[in-house]
Amino acid sequence: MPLFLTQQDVDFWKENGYVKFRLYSDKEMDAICKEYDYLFKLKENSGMEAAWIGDDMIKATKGKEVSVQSVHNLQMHSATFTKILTDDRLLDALQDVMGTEHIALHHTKAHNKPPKRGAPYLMHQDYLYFPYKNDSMVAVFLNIDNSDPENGGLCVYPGSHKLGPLPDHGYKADGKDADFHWADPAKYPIEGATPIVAKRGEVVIFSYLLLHGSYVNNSERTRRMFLAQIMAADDEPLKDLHKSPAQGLMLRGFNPKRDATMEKRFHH
Ligand SMILES: O=C(O)CCC(=O)C(=O)O
Repeated sequence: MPLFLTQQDVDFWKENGYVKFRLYSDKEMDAICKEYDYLFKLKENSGMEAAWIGDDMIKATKGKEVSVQSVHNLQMHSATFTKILTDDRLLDALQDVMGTEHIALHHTKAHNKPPKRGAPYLMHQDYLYFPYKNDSMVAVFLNIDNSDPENGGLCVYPGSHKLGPLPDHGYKADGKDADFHWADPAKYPIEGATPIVAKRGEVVIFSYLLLHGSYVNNSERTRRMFLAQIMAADDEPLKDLHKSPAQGLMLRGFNPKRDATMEKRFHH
């Protein structure tokens, strides 16, 4: 028996590589929103720009100037976000889809898409940013606002997690190593994806192999989100990429592989 989701949710997850459910009430969201806005206002600076660049992005935005502000590692800024990560309802839902009770943090971030000019994200798999041996990684995407295709909401290719890792068509500033990763937009255009219409307080959990992206925000509304990447505690990175504070923090269960020597006590 699942702990938090329904059996139907778990079956949907297996087939489609994602699942959407309500986690927070309006009252809980009011408190989260307040802290989120405070953080973005307090830290406001030009280094928070996180829109992707390159020819495929110019095509997707039809040359329009777009923007999205990002803060990473929110648990290092405010306990509100640490509390989300340790929320037992969320961990029950994660256990339902991940099939393990040994659950660890990879990293967190937030994307704040402004009205009228919010940047899209081309269809991509998160796998290329941080590949792991057992592909246990999932994203927890918390909708801070009601979101839909008009205000830059999320979209997915259902079932694409079964394709395995796809070739990288990302942007390469030096012509060699991709700075941003995405799938071939000719094969997987945003227009061909399934929109996810979500209410504030709803969460979408999706596999890091699921092709996902999000639309331009052409509306009068902001589109804010908080995202946590979560992995099975015993999974192992295939590349030395994307190290971040509190990575490996145990959210539930036990990590049998964690080193316990004095020599490596400062490693993370
Ligand atoms: O902010 C968004 O809409 C999408 C972000 C995303 O897909 C990602 O960071 O992997």
